Amino acid sequence: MEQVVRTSLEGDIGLIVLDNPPVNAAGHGLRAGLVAALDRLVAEPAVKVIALYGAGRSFIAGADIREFGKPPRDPWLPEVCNRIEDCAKPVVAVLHGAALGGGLEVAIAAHARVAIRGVALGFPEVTLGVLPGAGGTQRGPRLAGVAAALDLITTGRRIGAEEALALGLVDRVAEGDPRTVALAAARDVLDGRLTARRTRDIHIDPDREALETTKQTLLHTQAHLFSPHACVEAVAAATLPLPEGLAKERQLFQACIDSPQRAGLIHAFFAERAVAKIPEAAATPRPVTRIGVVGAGTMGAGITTACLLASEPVVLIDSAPEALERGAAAVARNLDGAVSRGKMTPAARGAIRLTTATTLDALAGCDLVIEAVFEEMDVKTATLRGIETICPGAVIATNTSYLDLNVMAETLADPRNFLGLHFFSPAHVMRLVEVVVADATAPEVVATGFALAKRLKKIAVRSGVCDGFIGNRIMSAYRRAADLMALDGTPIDAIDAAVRGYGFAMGPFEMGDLAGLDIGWAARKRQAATRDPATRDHGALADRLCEAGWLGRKTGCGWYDHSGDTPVPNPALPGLLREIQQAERITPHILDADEIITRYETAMIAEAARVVEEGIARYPIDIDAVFLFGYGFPRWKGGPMHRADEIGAAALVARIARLAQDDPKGGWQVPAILHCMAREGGSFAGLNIGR
Ligand code: 3H9
Repeated sequence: MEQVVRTSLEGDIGLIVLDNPPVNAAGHGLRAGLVAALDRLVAEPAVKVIALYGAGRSFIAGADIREFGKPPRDPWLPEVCNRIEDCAKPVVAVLHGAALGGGLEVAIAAHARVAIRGVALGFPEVTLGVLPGAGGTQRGPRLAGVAAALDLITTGRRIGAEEALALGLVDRVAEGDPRTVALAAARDVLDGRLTARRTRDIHIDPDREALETTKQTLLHTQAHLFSPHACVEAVAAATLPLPEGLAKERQLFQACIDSPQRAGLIHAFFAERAVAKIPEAAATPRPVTRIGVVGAGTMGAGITTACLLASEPVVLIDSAPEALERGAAAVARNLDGAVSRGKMTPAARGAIRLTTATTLDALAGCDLVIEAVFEEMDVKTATLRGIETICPGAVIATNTSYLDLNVMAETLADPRNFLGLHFFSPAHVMRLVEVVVADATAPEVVATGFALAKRLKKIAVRSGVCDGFIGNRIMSAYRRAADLMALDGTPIDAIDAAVRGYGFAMGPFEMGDLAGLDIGWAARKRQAATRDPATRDHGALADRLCEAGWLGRKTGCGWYDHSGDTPVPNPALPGLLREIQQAERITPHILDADEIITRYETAMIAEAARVVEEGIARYPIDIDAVFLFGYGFPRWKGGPMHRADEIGAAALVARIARLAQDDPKGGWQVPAILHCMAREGGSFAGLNIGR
């Protein structure tokens, strides 16, 4: 405890330094240490003022969210904040790095605050499915007003020192190291140059209009979430005397803690960080100063844009001059869009370093080259060999979505330099990159892939080699379940609506039309020879659409007819369906939304379990990250493996057994790992331990 919170005396100033690496989370040790430190300095007669600051990179990044859902340990953060506010001697807080959530709550319970330029302040609790539960919903509005506090608390938006000063959340902005600033601020409190006051004594103006507007907006935009609405209710209680408001805040905070959305959102927070812990983490990434991209189609242009947005120099190659021109124009449009959305400064736009060429020679000097040419093994291998000849020793990546990297690697002189970097379309927007590791890939090449993804501000997830890697392989399984439900008579718009109701932005048929039905058609043709004859041909209906030239939005029609203002199901579907159902002796039946989701989710989880079982994903949490950051899985549900644990292995085994009985040729099989968990106990979360 002594190490986490230390005190020292500088004349009549008592200093408290918080030192709980890496981010000064307010875990039990910090809370208890802070109370003990206050007691010590209050009892020390020489001390006239107390200054509180953080060591390392932050003031306090918030409550320790690893403690949520576990039995609480005294003192709770709300009590710590009350102790600070009640303190008989003035307390000034000096904020640097991050003063977030519980960190900002500690600060606003102090009697004065100084923000060091560069600090990030905010109440991000709502993004974790909770609300500021240590007085933030009560003291925040007293300092910043109801409207500003509502904005910060319901959006989780992070602000800088100057905005915090303008809002009244801090009293002064300063520069310097936290200890020096703390000493100066404490001296100013003693000399009356910085006013110390208790936040609870500040008069608060009720703002019913702001409350009502926010409430209505959230009902429209975030009806499916729990905590944003609880945030509004808690802020509404800020006009009550502080103890009553705090009691209301605590009750609402506890309801958030108990909600499954809190568990899902916090799992998502950790998933984002867990995926970086790879076995190759100790290897030194190779330096990358010049990136080559081969193929200027949608993916190549998107990858090029992603690199340029991160100020990386790029050489973009396409052997067809028209394709190169179209690709370069798409890159320019993407960058202009980024400038107009404030994602890139006009100066950075002007400074991009892009070279275009029609021959691979221009790649000379590149230390990393990504191929994004046509998804065809021969085309890819010829390109990879060409790249290796021009750039011997460079890291060479394929952006294939499905093809076997080990087969590709055989064609290279040095397969240790080769890996997969599977970007998702649009590549300059989607955060996920699957880093696909082939048998011969060298550890430092894997580390280089991760380092590049980080520079591009993407989330990299390590995957082994299989058809579709982690994401597309699992997607094929639930896509298949959706196709079978449609073949059996459930309307496609009912399936899409149920999947949207689950929390995806789009249903599988809407997504198919957006991506183009020819992609799945090509995959089905490729897999036709190896298709298990004991399972049903789920693609029969989609094949008929493709044969008729209905390839989705790009042809104006696919699963849906897109010719009007709103898409309607393709009017030819019932006729085509009748023909297939008669030929295959299917008795049509319509599933309700619950059963649609049961099948969709179970197909996803079962395939994901197999992906873990085969070691394609090293940990279940990797799969959750893939789906959260690449496939639009609803963040508050945590990911397919997190959902699997919520449902429970025994229940999943029972579900799959029932579905296999209902549809013996539907491909429903219980993965061995689920059988084992159901029999012996255990969970996917348990497999993440040690990550
Ligand atoms: C809250 O405060 C509730 C209260 O209102 C009420 C209480 C009653 N807890 O992100 P990084 C870990 S809710 C535990 O890579 P960066 C993180 O997992 C909280 N651990 O660093 C990682 O661990 P590992 C409100 C935490 O420099 C390591 O620290 N606060 C916490 O890129 C480094 O993190 C928030 O929501 C935590 N609170 O970014 C802030 N925070 O090395 C959440 C981080 O094992 N935190 N860790 O993978 C952040 O936004 C970023 O971590 C921060 C630093 C900006 C601070």
